[in-house]
Amino acid sequence: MSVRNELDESGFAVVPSVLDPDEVARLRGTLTTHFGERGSAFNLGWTQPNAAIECPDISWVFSHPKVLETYRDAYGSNDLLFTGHCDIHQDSFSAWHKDTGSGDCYFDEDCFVEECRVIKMAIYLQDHFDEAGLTVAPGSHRSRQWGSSEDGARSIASRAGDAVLFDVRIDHRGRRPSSTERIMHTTGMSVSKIIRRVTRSTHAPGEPAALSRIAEHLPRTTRQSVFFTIALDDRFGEQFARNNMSRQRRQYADPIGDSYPDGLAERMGEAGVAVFQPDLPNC
Ligand SMILES: O=C(O)CCC(=O)C(=O)O
Repeated sequence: MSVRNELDESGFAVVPSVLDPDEVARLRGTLTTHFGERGSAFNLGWTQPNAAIECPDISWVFSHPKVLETYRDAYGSNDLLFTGHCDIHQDSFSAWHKDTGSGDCYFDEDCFVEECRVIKMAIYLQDHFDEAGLTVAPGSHRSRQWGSSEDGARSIASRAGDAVLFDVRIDHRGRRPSSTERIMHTTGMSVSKIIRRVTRSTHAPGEPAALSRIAEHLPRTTRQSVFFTIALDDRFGEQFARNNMSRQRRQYADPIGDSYPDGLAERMGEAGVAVFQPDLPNC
């Protein structure tokens, strides 16, 4: 079955070896350096929203010829739009969710229609033959209802550098927390809530960053990934880009800038890919 048909039917597909081992090693080094200095603590690990801007050293991935070829096959079209969306992750766990935004707010209209096809690419930087990579509920991209359970879930086996493609409407999760992590997380969130009450802060009660640093000493292997979205250059792609970039900017309070790294727009242009230009300061 073609990648396009797999995505239409099941909502996900794996394309092997989009990045080679040297490229994977280069990205691992970039993420390790980045999270040593920056990023948001999240679920006992680290995440960097708006990474296309906040982590300039990964920008070569977006214009990588195999990445673009994979996307062209996935959509069966050459009309691509780099949405600017990219989150990089290290060691976080995550629960079931869709990537349509809360209340499907990344779209200005009903996205559960056939014309809407927005595909995210996840590149894991280590092998996952267990259930610690991406787990999806096949077919759930056709259903507005979410809240999938482990029944019928499918853990996707992937090697470092494979492209794990998925429809942003599919129910998915990353790895589950260990029992120690569950206790640390619950305790951390309670401490955050108390601090928030005492200081009368109106900020959402995130986990204390110190907890993610402490969790680095747990016996676990470093788990890193790069998630980004190249859409079809159509109205759904534009809506996703605009609303998602706005969310990323709100989510990260300590931005280094408002524009893509030098050369990215030019490289995308040369490859025939349109680039969404966010109006970030006004978000
Ligand atoms: O941590 C993971 O592997 C999953 C991350 C994820 O679901 C997301 O970025 O939407």
